[in-house]
Amino acid sequence: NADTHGRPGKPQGVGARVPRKEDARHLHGKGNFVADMAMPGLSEVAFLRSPLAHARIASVRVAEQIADKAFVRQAMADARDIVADSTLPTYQVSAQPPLASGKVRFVGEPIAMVFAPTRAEAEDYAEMIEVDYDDLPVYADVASAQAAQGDFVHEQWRDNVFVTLNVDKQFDELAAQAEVVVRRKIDLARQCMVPMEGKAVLAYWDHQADQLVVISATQVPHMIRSVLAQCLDLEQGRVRVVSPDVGGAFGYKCVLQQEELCVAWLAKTFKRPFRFIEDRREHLTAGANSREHHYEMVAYADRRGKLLALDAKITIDGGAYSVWPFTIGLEPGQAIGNLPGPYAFKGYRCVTRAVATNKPGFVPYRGVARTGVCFAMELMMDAIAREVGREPWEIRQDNLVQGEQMPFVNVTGKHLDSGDYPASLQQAMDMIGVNAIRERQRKGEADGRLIGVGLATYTEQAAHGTSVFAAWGTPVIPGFDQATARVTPDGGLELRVGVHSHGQGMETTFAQIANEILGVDVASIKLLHGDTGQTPFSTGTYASRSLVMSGGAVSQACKRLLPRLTHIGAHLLQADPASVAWNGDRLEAGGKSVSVKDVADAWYLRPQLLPPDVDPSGLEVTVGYKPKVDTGCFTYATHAAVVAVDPGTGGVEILDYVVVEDCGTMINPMVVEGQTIGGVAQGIGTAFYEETPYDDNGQPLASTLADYMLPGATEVPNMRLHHFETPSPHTEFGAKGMGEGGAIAPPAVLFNAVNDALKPLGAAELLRTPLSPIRVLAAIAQGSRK
Ligand code: MCN
Ligand code: SMO
Repeated sequence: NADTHGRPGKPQGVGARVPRKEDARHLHGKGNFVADMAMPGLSEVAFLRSPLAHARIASVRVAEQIADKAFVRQAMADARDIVADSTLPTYQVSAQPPLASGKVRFVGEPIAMVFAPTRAEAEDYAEMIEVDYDDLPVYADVASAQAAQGDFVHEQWRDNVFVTLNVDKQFDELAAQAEVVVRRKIDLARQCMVPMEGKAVLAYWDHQADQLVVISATQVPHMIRSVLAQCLDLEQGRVRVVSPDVGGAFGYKCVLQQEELCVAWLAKTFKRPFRFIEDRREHLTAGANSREHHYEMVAYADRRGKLLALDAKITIDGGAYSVWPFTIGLEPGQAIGNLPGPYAFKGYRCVTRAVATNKPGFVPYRGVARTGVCFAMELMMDAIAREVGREPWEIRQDNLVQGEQMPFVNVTGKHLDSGDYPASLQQAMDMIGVNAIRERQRKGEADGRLIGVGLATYTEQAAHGTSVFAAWGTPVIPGFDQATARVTPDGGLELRVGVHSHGQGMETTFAQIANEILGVDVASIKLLHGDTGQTPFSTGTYASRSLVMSGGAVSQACKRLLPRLTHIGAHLLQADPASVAWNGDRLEAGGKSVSVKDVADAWYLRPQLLPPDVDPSGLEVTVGYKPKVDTGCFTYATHAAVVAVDPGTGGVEILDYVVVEDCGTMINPMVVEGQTIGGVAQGIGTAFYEETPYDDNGQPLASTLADYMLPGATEVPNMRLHHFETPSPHTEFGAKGMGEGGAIAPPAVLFNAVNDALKPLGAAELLRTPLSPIRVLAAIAQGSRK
């Protein structure tokens, strides 16, 4: 198939632009989402949620009429709280009850649940529950939370801090040599993740299997099975979790959600089906949040802008509860470790802390802490460039780890495995045409707008090994995975993996991996994923790990099958196994050939044709895979943009956007590009539009998509993408994970571009997301007052 641009002889293998197999069902409305499912006797669940951010629950009165359909925490005595524990020494544990118990800790926290034949009825019933509260002081931001002397978010804690991490590497010594010191305060707003589909869970009791079945829109079905079994005190064998089609997840669905536990408890208790579908208002006002980081940065550099040392204080607003399994420790852990990013400096001091406030919990969101650290680091790079009077790209070229230094162990001990960071920067600058932009800026625009150029280079650690997550206090995450590969009786191939594809295109890319090795047509390869009843254990899809780990296991499983197919095939050909050769899915010898289908036919239906010494394990293999090193692999990229700013309205238009990325060998460049473009769109949202503001009482102020703005098709420009393919020395095919990268750089790139545009006006630098027109005008006004 020539239009897949595969290699000669491997038109559907690694590197081919095979169209995504999953698209047809989605484009034709044939997806199978939780909300689409019909089931006799299904009850819909609604939650009564707290209107207050921090209060004691004095009393709850449930109207007589709904007494048999309404539940509070006490009614669920046989369910355990969600406890996300961590091995970090300073960590304070928060127990999250499935329904609030004793007190409420954020607006939107579920207090009671009610079921009815329809959601509308269930919502009406929820209004028949009355709650009396005694107010507690509200900690609506990290400053008030840290100042608290008592009445902490969690009563038994010593203060409102989840966890504090510290690092100091040669800081005093190197900072003392600095000729230039640059300070900035940099902030990222709190935001939601807004997948098209919110939380969605349906649970029922399978009487035949005597099993609780939980169909949940989740990235981590096996993990949800483990934790539900624990929380509901069921044997693992009594719980099956299925993740069907999922309408975007982005990290929002990589943790146990309390509604999942509640609905599962209902099904376990009443042995019939219940469902909860989060609506948009619930998502925006009660769903978990992300991104809110506050940075105090001090850079110590020489006169040319070469960074000697960096001092950073990072405060993360963790909300009320630490999420299971990753815990809030993941965010400060990743922030402190990844702030140096692609740079080679050696002096580093950082304190990072996650603070508990009266807001919804904090969940990893595509890019996780790296979007924040890239924003802070790259804004600092531009600030240093201003200070020393050099171009931002010149400063970066001097500070990046150089190609010939690879592999490189950086100041936080990250093993940067491969690639050429300065070359990616140079390529991006060439593509964006920096010299032409500077020339255009000198001439000025006819329409009075101001043009600016911005850039950012980042690393995306992916496919982390066991030790990496363990260092972040979350020891449950392994740096390996398993896969099953089975040739089916008709010569097709079935792949089973415990990760879940919810838009990443794995049904296609994993089939390409198998095609690369076994030659079976991708149309005849079926990926089974996301059902704990059908797949090997996996902790799931997050941290851009699926391709390297699960895809690596698929590769290994196919490699184990190949000699078995060869052995049987050679016998069918009556040929010496040493004289046969595979050509696609056909085994050839002496002008004759047999196909995988012929081999399958012999194995399943004509055993008398098999060689006498045939391996009775047959045409099915389950095998695990672990990359060669435990530290993960590092995808990296440089993004650059040109913007036009209207100084009259504060409006910003993106005129050009380029991405030069290197995720090692690409399995499917079209999928890599789709992942990148989708991520950049989300990054544009973080940069310009998205914010979940809270008032001093902890009340969320954006409750609809009219207040919570998202980029639409008109705000997302056409992007130009360029790939480097430096194979990772540690993984199958040299592929590196990349599913989050697109969302890491855009806020940094776009802020740098707008700040560059506004420089001639002497405007104040914009240093906090989102970059709204009002803030642009304020920055200009502040400049003219100086
Ligand atoms: N790929 C490739 N070649 C490479 C690297 C990746 O062809 N060298 C392909 C993979 O085969 C896979 C996709 O790109 O089809 C992403 O692979 P990977 O980087 O391993 O990431 P994961 O599959 O583990 O996906 C998780 C990642 C994360 S952490 C978030 S958050 C995110 C993202 O994926 N959420 C997404 N992309 C998303 N895309 C969609 N549509 N929806 C989400 O919820
Ligand atoms: S935020 Mo992605 O699920 O690691």
